[in-house]
Formats: sequence, structure tokens, C-alpha cells
Amino acid sequence: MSGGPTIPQKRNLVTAIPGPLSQERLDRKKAFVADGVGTTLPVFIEAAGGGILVDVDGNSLIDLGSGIAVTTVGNSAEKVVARASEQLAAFTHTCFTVTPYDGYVDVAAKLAELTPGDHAKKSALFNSGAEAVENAIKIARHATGRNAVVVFDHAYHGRTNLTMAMTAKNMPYKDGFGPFAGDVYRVPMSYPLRDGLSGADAAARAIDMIHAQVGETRVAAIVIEPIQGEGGFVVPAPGFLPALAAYARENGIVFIADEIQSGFVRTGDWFAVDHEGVVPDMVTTAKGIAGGLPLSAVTGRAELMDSVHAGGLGGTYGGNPVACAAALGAIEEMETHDLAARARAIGDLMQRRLEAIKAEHPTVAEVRGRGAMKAIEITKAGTLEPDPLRTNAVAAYCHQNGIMVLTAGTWGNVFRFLPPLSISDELLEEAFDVVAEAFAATA
Ligand code: PLZ
Repeated sequence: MSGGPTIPQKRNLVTAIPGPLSQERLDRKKAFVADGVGTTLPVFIEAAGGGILVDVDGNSLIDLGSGIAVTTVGNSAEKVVARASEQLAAFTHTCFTVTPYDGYVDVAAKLAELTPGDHAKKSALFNSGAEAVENAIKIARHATGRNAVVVFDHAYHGRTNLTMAMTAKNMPYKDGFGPFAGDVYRVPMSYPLRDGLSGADAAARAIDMIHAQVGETRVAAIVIEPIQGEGGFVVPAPGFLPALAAYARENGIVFIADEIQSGFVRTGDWFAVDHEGVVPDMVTTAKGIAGGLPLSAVTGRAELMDSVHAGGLGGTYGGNPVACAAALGAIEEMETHDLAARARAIGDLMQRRLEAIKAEHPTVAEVRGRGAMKAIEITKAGTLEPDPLRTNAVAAYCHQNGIMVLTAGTWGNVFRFLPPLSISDELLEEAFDVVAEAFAATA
């Protein structure tokens, strides 16, 4: 079965979830794949496209997760397949730092054009989000001659040693994997539902802590997800990001926006910081950039990026030619189909449906997010006490009924909705009918 844009756009369940053929594969996975590599929805996928995932039993599920914000342009999107296939046939690898090729430079030029600010920018390409974050810190330290890194409560930056140190949540990301990299300091995030602070007051709280506990002259970088991803789509109060960026600028600190989950039109603009006109010194990107192929980037002020000696940045596969071709295809899809506008429209639809669920179910404490990056936080009715059990019950109902939903949040009590932007309104409406049903069925 082939996937991509031609796949039938219909939810259709022909077996229980998981069906017998998925169950066979799950047994095989259990035998050969490390238990530490988990599964959210236990079906094996054989094709995908538009807003549909097709499993090996022939079930068609509605995708509200995009493989964790990756297939923004859809699975096997036309331009991604065309450009990556052409590149596959031409050559698969040379190692850019051994003998360069155009695709890498083309992606870097596109990043200079699309990321916030009109200053001179340069990029370095890598494979995973974590690798981009690691390299952003390497560059910031090298450029400033300082060591300290400031991150936030509820942050997620990856699973490598430095990025585990930067990630907030213990289980499942950090437990038993220490010791962690040093000189990483965590300060409070702006979390309007839970702290009730204005952006300015929340920034003052964070800045006071940086001043008192770290000392601004020691700080190489402040790293922040402008809308937190794994942390539960926490959107800081207006003014928080601009105040932090201004503080960083005044103190010679590199302000790094981790746009790995929020970037590339997901929020209805190219980047989440664009909504507040914030211009970071560096941006990390991955996920949606390449339509499903592994690619990540650090893009920053040319003088910062160039502070590193030749040979100081690299990696065997970073900016692989097939991944770069896929990225150019994904960006072409975003531009030619104005997917930023589509993200806003999907966001409006999801906001309407989620507000309606909230009106019926007091366990929904808040609807938040931007564009096609929306979440609801689940608490014990009328309180702020997180309710992960209810969250899991609703998720299980959705999964059993053919809706791919993802949870998030420090307490596991957030639903995050990240549909591919290639999904139809009909499928979205149907998916949220099931989500609404799930809340009623688990009340
Ligand atoms: N920064 C903001 O969202 C990846 C993690 C999935 P990698 N988030 C999904 C999982 O359970 O491992 C992420 C992110 C932000 C960095 C990363 C890390 O990106 O490509 O997973 O390394």
C-alpha cells in the first residue's frame, strides 16, 4: 500500500486496536526491541498521508500528532518525496565537511531568510533536535567565553547528556541516567494558568533568580521554548519573552529560542517568537523542517556562528543531502500552499471544539496554544490539581476509537493536538467528536 496525499481520507476501524496483525508485530518488537523504547498507540503503521494513518490490520486512524510535530506538511508530501527521491538517486552521502553540496547551503540560505530578524545569519545543520540544542550551547559558550546555561521549569530539550540536564521532567527522561552535565540552572517559567503573573512580573521573577543564583556575567545562554512542547504547550504571558530577550541583550547573554516543536508554520507563523516580534540571537529547529526526514539546524547571528574555529562544528551525517532535499521540499509545500494560514484555520477549528468540551467538562482547566499547536490541561474539577488518570482514560478511549492523540505536561495531564496541516476539516471535526465522546464516556 502506498501512502502520501492519495490515501483515502476516512476513519475506518475493522478490528480492535491493536488488531491481530499489529499484536503479532508487538510480540516481535517485545522480543527484539529494547523495552526502554516505548509505544504510545500500539498499532504498526503501513501507510500514511493527509490526516490518516493506516495500520497493518487495515484500520485507518485520524492523526492528531504528526509523529510529534514532524509531518507538518503531511506524510510523504508530494514535494518532499519528489526532491528526496531525486537526491536519493543522485547520491546519498559525501559528508558535507569532506566534500560539500548545494542542498546544505540552500537550506542554510532558506533558514537565513525565514528565521526572525534581518541581520546577517548563518546556520549549521545536524540530525536531531537534541544535537542542535547541544551545538547551540557549544557556540554560545565559545562566543561568550562563559559557561552557565539558563533553562526553565517544564522545559524539554532532548535526551543526550547535556540536553537531559536542560530538560525538567525526571520520569521518563532522566531517572537513573545521571550524572548530568553541570552549569545548567533552572528558573521559573511564565505559566499563566498556575502563576497568574503578567509577562513582565514573571520575567522579573526569573531575572531576579538568574541575577541572585547564577550572576549574569557567568551566563552564556538563556534557552527557551517560546511555546513549551513536552511541557504541555505552556504559552508564556505576553511580554515574558520580550523582557527576557531584552535582559539577555543588555547583559551579553545569547538568547536562544528552541523552536524545534513550535517552528515551521505550526503556530500559524514561521516561528512562535514571530507573534511577539522577538528576535532571538539563535534559533534551533528540527522536526517539521524536513517533512519526516532527520534534519536539525542552529541558525544565529553571523558573528556568533563564526566565532567557532573551522572543524569545531560538524558530524558525519549533519545536513545529509537527502534530508536537505526533503527540507527544501517541505518548505516549498509550506510556501506554495500557505500552510501558515492553514495552521491558523485549523487552530480556530480546534479552539472552537476544545472550548465546547471545556464548557461541558469542568475537568478541562484551560484551552491554550497557538495555531495548530493547541492543548487542554486536565485537573480535578474546579481545582488546579493535575488529573493524569482522567487524562490517560480519555487518551485510551481515543486510541481505541481510532484517534491518535498525544499527552504532555510535567504531570502528564495535558492533551496536545498537533495535526498534520494536510488534514481535512471533515476529519478534524470527526476526531473532535470522538474526543468529546471520550470525555463524556470517562466522566
Ligand atoms: N527541543 C522543544 O520538542 C523533541 C521528544 C520525543 P529530538 N520533542 C519530542 C521523545 O519522547 O523523545 C524536542 C523538542 C524541543 C528539543 C527536542 C529534541 O529533539 O529530535 O527528539 O532530539
